[in-house]
Amino acid sequence: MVKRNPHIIKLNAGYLFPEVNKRKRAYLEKNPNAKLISLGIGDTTEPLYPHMTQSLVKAAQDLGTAQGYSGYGSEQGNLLLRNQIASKLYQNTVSSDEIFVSDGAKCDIGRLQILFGSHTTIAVQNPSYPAYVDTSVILGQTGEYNLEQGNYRGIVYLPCDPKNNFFPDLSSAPRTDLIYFCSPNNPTGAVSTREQLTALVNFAKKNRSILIFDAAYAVYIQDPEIPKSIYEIPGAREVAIELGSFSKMSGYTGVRLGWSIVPEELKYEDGSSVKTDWSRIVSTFFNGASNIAQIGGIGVLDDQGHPEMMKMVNFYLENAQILKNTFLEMGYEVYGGDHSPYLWVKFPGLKSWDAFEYLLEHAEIVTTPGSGFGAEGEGFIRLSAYGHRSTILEAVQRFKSVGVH
Ligand code: PGU
Repeated sequence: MVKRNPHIIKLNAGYLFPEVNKRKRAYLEKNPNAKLISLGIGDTTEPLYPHMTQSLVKAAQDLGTAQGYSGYGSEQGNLLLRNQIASKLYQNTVSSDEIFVSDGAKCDIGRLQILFGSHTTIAVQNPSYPAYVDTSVILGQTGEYNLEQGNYRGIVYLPCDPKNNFFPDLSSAPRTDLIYFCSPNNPTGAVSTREQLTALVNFAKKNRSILIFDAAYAVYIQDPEIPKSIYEIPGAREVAIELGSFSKMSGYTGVRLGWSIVPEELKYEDGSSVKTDWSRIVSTFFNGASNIAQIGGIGVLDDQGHPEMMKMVNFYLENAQILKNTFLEMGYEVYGGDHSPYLWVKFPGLKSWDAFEYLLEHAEIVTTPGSGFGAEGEGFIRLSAYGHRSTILEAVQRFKSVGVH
């Protein structure tokens, strides 16, 4: 018999979103005629716009011609796409050979675990996107703080709540090898200011830690003063890896396309290059994003695609505002939604899963319980603004009619 991986046993529940789906299916079995609205998983709903669609169609058609056919692509991804990411999204503050095109940010989070291995200590925001913790646990990073040795063999949770404006108190935070940080944040919808991100970069520098900055929602930032990339902060190139994604930027959750950035200056303690190892991991564990998706990505970022992309982002942001205003009018404590597709709503007196069940039964709306993102999320519900406008408006009516709680 084969022994089960002991680290997988330590995961104390199923992955959050399948768990939400399980409860949704159970409700539908009992109530087959229910007209459920899903504001749960952050999954895009709007069809692609014409130029975006055409780019994908053409890429597929070209594969059917002798001149247009292509097989495995270049290891780091299509050079034209990398050039476009560098110029359109980073104003050439990163170079195309520091960009690694991927099949999405979640997949890169998993591969980063292989890069750093199970001997590393990590810090995450609490609450945070569950993939950081779950992939770390699977690699064996579950130890407790060792008072005598003064170090962690495991995971440090940095509380982020309304009291600290969702930015951790770095003065009391211990050193870890890696720090996962997400802004605009999933799940709270909070964005970190330039000053806060400067403090974060300085903290990583002082501790000689590596920052893994998840910028999957960067394009949702509305205020030019708020950094869209960690590389807007001086010194970040020496301490940070950044992850990006086309999923929420251009409705590519199903197409699958993302990227990671590992700057030349990022080094291990022995002076060797992190980028060289990342290249080794990526070329060993991954054979590149689909060539169709990559050509599609070029179409998203070119002169015709870019306005379509912004139109899509603005559409979802309008949804977020509609939902936010509803909760504000009803007197709820609600965060996010201004530079993010997520709303973080406090349900006083209710635990997150109870609020989830209440909304499922009384409003037939699927949400995501805040506690699924970490202990500090208890009492909150995350609402996703990804939905057709008619669905969002219907959800508003239902929230109002049940008075929420
Ligand atoms: N990073 C963050 C912060 C995310 O919120 C998500 C998706 C990803 C990465 C994954 O991006 P891909 O490029 O599509 O791989 N978060 C969604 C989907 C749930 C999931 O598990 O991926 C959410 O609802 O939180």
